Amino acid sequence: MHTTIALSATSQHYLDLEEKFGAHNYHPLPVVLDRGEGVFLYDVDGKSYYDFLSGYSAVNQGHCHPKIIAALIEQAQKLTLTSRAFHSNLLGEYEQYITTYFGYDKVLPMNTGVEAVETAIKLSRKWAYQVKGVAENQAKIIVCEGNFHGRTTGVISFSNDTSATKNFGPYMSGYQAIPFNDTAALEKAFQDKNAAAFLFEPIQGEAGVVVPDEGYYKKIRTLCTEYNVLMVADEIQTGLARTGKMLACDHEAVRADILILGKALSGGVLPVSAVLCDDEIMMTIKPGEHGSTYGGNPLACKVAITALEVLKNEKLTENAEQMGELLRTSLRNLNSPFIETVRGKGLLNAIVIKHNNPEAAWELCLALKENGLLAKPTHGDKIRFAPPLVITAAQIADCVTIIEKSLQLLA
Ligand code: IF1
Repeated sequence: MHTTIALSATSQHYLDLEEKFGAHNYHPLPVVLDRGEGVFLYDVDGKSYYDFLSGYSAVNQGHCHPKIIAALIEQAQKLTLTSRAFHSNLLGEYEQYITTYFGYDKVLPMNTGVEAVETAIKLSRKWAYQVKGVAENQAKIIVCEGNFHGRTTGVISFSNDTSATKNFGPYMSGYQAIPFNDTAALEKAFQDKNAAAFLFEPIQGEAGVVVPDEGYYKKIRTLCTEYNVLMVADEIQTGLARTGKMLACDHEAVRADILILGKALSGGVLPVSAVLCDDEIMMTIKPGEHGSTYGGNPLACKVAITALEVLKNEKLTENAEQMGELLRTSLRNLNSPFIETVRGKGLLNAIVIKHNNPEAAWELCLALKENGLLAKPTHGDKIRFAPPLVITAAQIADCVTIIEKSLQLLA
């Protein structure tokens, strides 16, 4: 088994440029894209592909959604950045829109996901000192083993993936990792009076789309309330309709104390992230204590309002739920000896490959690419299947045919 990839001279040219002039911090599939529309991506030779990654769930609304792009263009011609030294006509409008949409008192706008995570950590610590009464510098944030929350030196300090941490130390203290999906360990950790917050992904993405037991979110909520610890949900990947609900925590009708959003908040157009919480937490931060040059810029505000409108107007939560069910059922019905597990919620899914060749998942992704579908392996044997939420049943059927055909290569 070995897939030979015939790259066009054009594609090779772009690969060579990146190889020579770019940092080697990624290992992408050998495909060079120059256009996207809805669920499709197109390479520089004009070949089309189903996108089964969606920019790691940033493109929930589909590539170059016409309404989002129209908002982007219109606003870009008017005003893009004021900094927070001045007000803009769009910041307050956006803040009202997103806080009403998710039901929180206030929002703090940032740009990338990891900045929003850092913001949530700072808010949790401030709250611990000023409201909970934790002694200075003693606040502890509880996290999960196998977590992925981004790549700053602060956030990697509580990662247990050596490729994210090795030789990037020294690390920041004040974190404690417990197993994911383990409420007994959570309760034990909460007995520490310095516990300020529990930061978690409702479904662990990077770990390979790990879905916890039903009742996990409810139990987290109960324990957080009981022990006066903040429930901090990183819904950067699981939020915004991806799992078949607007937020993954909605599956158990649970409301986090701090909600972190990113990725699809802009529909994949520019980095837009947000932290939402109520006044008791948000008002602990005073002018000058946190911010960013681009956070809350008018272009981002306009794009984010539109990206959120699209999710509701096009009923993308419902579609994600239905298409996800269809995808998982169809994949299971393939009865492939090479698929050990099909798991996920809504359109955040993964398959685990069973094969004696450790490169099988990568090889399968190359075959999928040849057959017109783009997906990326993670941790060697897992492949994320997470198309844009605008995908139709006919397209899912088409994709399953492509997957079935590609699996034959592993025989
Ligand atoms: C990369 C993974 C996905 C995230 C959660 C915060 C962030 C992320 C739950 C940070 C980012 C990304 C980043 C991307 C790969 C990707 C990823 F495989 F690494 F785990 F999506 F599953 N919280 N996830 O998933 O957001 O600062 O990047 O905007 O190449 O690092 P960011």
